[in-house]
Amino acid sequence: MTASVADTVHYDPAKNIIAAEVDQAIETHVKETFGNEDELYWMKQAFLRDGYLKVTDIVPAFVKNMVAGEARSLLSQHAKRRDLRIAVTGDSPRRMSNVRQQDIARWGKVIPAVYHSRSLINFLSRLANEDIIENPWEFEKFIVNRQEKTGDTHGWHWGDYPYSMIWVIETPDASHGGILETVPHTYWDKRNPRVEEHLLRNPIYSKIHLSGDVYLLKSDTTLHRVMPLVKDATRIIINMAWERGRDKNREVSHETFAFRD
Ligand SMILES: O=C(O)CCC(=O)C(=O)O
Ligand SMILES: [Fe+2]
Repeated sequence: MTASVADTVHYDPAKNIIAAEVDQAIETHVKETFGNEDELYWMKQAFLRDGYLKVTDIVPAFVKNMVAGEARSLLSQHAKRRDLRIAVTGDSPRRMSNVRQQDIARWGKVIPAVYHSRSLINFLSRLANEDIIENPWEFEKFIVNRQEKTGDTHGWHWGDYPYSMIWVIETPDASHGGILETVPHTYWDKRNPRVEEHLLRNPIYSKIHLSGDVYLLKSDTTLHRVMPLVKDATRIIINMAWERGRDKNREVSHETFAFRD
């Protein structure tokens, strides 16, 4: 799948007036909040085991508030509605609105500053136990998704890139649906995804979130979905995705780009 080169906006920290402040704030916050090596060790262990780790306090509250504000403002200007199925993930549905990477890169400041923050990437590398890097493919660096109507869902899928951080900006309570489900330690064969069989042969975990939660997902080996809303309600997330350093030159096909275009 190709995206238009004309849409590419390359990040230049010198042109982002808040980049340095955001990076410094994250650096200080991470030192203060995650200074205990033993605690960090068990966080890494849990992330490895579950393919999932809640990291709600990973950035200072004021950064989180700015990120949330920007996501809402971008949605009000640039949301595109999607209603489709994706063949390489077993025809699972995507029913939501989203703001594309290129619109966030063009019109946003805070989300790109956080995504490219050296302090954040360094800390994520420690949690992942390997070097991670900005996604070489611009169009999957970040996205804002909003479920809004009954039936809206981000159907079963894996990620093209290994490490995602998801910011739950707003979620209704669990009685509305919209809950994350995960099947860790599964592989995505794009020619034969066998999603239903993975679901039958493995435990499926449910992860309940509150507005303001942030979590990491090992998306390439954790089959996951967001359950359909069972009532009209608003659920908004930002997904940021990074690559592993040692894979910076690997070939990746982007079939799921259909709903990011
Ligand atoms: O909405 C969520 O919690 C998960 C989002 C997700 O899986 C994705 O954007 O790829
Ligand atoms: Fe995902």
